[in-house]
Amino acid sequence: MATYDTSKIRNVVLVGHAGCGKTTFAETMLFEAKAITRRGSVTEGNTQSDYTSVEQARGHSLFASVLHVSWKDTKINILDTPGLDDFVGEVVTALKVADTAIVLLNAKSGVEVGTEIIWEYVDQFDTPSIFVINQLDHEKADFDTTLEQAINRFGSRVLPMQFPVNQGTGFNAIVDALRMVMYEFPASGGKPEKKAIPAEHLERATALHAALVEAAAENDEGLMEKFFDAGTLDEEELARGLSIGLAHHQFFPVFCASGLKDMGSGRIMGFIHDICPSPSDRPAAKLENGGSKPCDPGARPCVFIFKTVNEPKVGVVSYFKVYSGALKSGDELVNADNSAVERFAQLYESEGKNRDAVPELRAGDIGCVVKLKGSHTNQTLNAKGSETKIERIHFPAPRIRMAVVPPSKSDVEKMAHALHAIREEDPTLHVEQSVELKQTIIEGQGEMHLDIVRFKAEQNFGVHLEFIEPRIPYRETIQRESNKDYRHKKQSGGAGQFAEVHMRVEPYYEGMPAPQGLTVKNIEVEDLKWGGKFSFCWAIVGGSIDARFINAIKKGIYAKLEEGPLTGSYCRDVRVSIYDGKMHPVDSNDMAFQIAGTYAFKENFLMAQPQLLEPIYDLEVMCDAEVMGSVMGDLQTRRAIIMGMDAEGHYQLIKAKVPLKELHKYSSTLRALTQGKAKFSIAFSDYAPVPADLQAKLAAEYAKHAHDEHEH
Ligand SMILES: Nc1nc2c(ncn2[C@@H]2O[C@H](COP(=O)(O)OP(=O)(O)OP(=O)(O)O)[C@@H](O)[C@H]2O)c(=O)[nH]1
Ligand SMILES: [Mg+2]
Repeated sequence: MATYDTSKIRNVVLVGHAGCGKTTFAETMLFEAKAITRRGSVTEGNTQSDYTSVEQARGHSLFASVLHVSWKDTKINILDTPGLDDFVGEVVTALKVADTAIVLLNAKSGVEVGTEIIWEYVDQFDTPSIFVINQLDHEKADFDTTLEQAINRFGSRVLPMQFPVNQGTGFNAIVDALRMVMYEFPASGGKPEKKAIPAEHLERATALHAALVEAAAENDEGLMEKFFDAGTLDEEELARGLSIGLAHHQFFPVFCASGLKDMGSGRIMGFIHDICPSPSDRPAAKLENGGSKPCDPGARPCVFIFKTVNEPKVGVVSYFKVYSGALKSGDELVNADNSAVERFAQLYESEGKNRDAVPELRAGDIGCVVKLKGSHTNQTLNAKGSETKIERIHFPAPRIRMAVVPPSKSDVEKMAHALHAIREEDPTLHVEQSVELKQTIIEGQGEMHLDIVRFKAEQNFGVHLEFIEPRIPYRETIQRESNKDYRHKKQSGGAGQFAEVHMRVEPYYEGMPAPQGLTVKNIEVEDLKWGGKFSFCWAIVGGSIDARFINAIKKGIYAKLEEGPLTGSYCRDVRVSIYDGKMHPVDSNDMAFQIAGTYAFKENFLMAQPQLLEPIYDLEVMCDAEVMGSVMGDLQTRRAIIMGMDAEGHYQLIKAKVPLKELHKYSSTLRALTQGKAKFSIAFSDYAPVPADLQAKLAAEYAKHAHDEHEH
């Protein structure tokens, strides 16, 4: 319950490929720091970090969780993140507020795809990082290969601080090249005994030590001079130099550990205490308006909500970082996005599932609060009078798309409410009520991600969601010109209806000449809100149709632009010219010309060699070289066009263009195909023609559907 000064706070995030041991390691840190008296395990489902039933059932972390320990005189806030690709949004969230990343590598599998994915984000945030080669007790542990892969991938700035002795099932000692000592652990782990480095390891340790001294000197002119003069640095200088190198991404130390056997975490916490940056050692936080905000404990309070969780029986818990000032229980802050005034009645520090009340949290610290009224993830709250907005977290673009079906009509509203609430706590989830497709479209990071959405809807809102393959937002266009007249004539009882329209349709393209052979009175080009253009040309001479019917005709055409003649999809890139027609002195009216406009357009469109277009996505797959063949083979079955292949470290990067329709459930196929040794991202590219056979099939389906509707 102590209050920590900014200089005594360390925010670290554990990141790494799924299953490398982050949660187990976090548990070990808590145990070594005496925050818990008994170590839980992932297999028994009783760790502090993986406290939700759904994480325990799956044996994986799914959400970033916030823990803390006190180590000597510092408070270390620990963010444990999921390694599964589908939950990378949680990693981004945690990196936003962390000041040091602890990148765990699994000694039995080296640099994995998950490591690659995370590194992209670590790099973006410029987070000082340390590597921990974990699971050194595993029979297949291979420290040297893992280290070599890390150096190959992340560069020569990766420098081992330690190396293991007796790695494998008999793992019990670590040589520390910074302190030049060997730590030997009891069989049950815990506190090691310090021993002299055995003769056979001395040469390696000395060489590593020299490399560390040099790395420390490199980052500061004063230290460099001292190093040249004296040939070495004292302990304080060494710490200062390494600290600068770490902060500037010039130095990534590598540590040894076995989380499971409780070996190595104490030394790492010592390093976090001694060398890793406090929040005020980091560059000032970037603001939305391009400015920056230093972490100043003396300034007025400013907090940023990086995560919200709807805890059953508790309500919404908001996790925040204090970006400046000292926040006290009872303080009132104003939300810079929506001006909501929020009372932080009771501040807490987080211990996984539990929260401990604290009176005050100072700049740089991380805490939580329950039941804020109108504040959500990615929002900043300030003391009254300030409108500072900390730069938002930019979440990765979605990679999977599904349509949601509510179980019954009466559940529609309940479903909308549930999805809205879940979205609020999970910014990687996108929900859209698509008018075009007449479906609720939900987009996320992968099938596991959407599974969790389904689970939350059921558990927290009592709504059962079903996901089905969504419709594709096709587009229709034409490939040649057509000229056709349409006469609408109706004589039923009293007043009749009459309108005749002579229409030309042509494919529209940028810079096309005016319609040939027509006397153009007016021509306009409109951007369609679903993409593409619509050009309308009025070429009536001699008053065969009054100008007062222009809008009615346009409205009639629009009805078909919105529900294309071929498949009912939106039309784009067409030019329509009205060049002649007929009116009747009594029976012509807006309604008649609207109908004539619709049918003239429909018939001309179908004669103009209509072409269905489909959305194409840019796909990037990064995979282990050994699974490259299967990935390529699979892409061939998806009508993919390969745009390029490149080697990145021991990974292959494949770039391709793939129709959206063929990307359905790609995430799970890819995972199964590569045993998780691949990652991918997608982004909309453009529209392209669909193959003739698919077009014929979709057109026939639409015609049948229209026919059935008519019959009813
Ligand atoms: N031999 C050995 N096994 C370990 C070690 N650390 C973790 N494990 C085991 O590896 C499995 C995964 O451990 P976790 O701690 O859940 O790994 P994680 O990195 O949190 O995984 P995600 O949450 O899915 O990203 C569990 O069965 C652990 O018991 C270790 O140091 N040595
Ligand atoms: Mg975990």
